[in-house]
Amino acid sequence: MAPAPLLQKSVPAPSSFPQKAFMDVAEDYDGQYRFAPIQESQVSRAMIKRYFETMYDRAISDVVIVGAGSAGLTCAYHLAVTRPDLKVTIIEANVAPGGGAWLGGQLMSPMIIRKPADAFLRELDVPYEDEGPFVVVKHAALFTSTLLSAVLKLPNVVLMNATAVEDLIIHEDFAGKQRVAGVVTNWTLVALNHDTQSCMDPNTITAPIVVSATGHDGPMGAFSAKRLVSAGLLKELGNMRGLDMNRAEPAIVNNTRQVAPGLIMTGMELSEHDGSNRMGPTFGAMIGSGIKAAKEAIRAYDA
Ligand code: AHZ
Repeated sequence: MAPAPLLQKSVPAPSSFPQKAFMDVAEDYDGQYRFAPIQESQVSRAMIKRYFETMYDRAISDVVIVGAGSAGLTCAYHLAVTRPDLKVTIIEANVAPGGGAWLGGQLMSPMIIRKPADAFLRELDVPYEDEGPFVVVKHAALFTSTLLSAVLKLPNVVLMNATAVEDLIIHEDFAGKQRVAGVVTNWTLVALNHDTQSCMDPNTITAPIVVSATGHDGPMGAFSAKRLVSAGLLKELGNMRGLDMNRAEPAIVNNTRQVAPGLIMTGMELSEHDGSNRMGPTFGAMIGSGIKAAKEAIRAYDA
């Protein structure tokens, strides 16, 4: 087998390796495990090419979803399955997508989902225990990892994580009415350092429909709701009210809607926008709201 060169002056194509080298691999666990030879530059180029081609393509998206928590991911799944013709781009500020849905509540793993949202678990083939009015998934990570992989397998979905939405693109239409027309993005590590560095300008993604799913207020949360206020498109925040599971869950699902032209809001961000109750550790409303947001996005896109 030809050894991989230690120093590369130029960047030879993979074919510079003898064909035979590609066959000389062995999944041998008795001390003879052999990998196909590779050059470091091939690894870099394989990533860079795909990432930047994707960025180039998704600079114009059909729907941008901000936030990959339980509501945002559910919306992405329903939307991308129902409309494979739409380019669905998810922007997630965190390195790890999933938001608060890796645990059930108070750092405990079981996840509670109230009926009828359990239908979504059957669609995803996530096992659960039936407790009558609600079901229990043994670990929230089982739900979130299954949903995340189902979303990522869809060819029309792109997820850009470690990327924060820093602002909304707001255009004036012919009637002089303000309309959300996309998002302004930056690497999250840059977004977190605007106060310590000189100006680091962002990038943009245009889309006729933006779905905001950034959760309730927190270091990053309620992003679009707060921006709508500072941009003059919303008078004031409603601010999330105290916990009431029976009031909160139907309110979040039923009020999932286009809150400003071009901007649909879903999940707990809506509680800050509308001033509705929180539900605490029960996730049915995130599923119901995510699905409703997808339906609203399709309706708005087709209008
Ligand atoms: O990182 C955030 C998280 O993954 C992401 N996010 C927030 N701001 C962002 C920005 N750009 C990009 N500017 C951003 N991403 O949005 C995601 C929000 O997920 P979440 O799990 O916090 O919200 P959710 O509405 O999907 O689920 C809420 C779950 C809750 S909270 C709650 C309570 O407090 O009572 N109860 C439930 C079920």
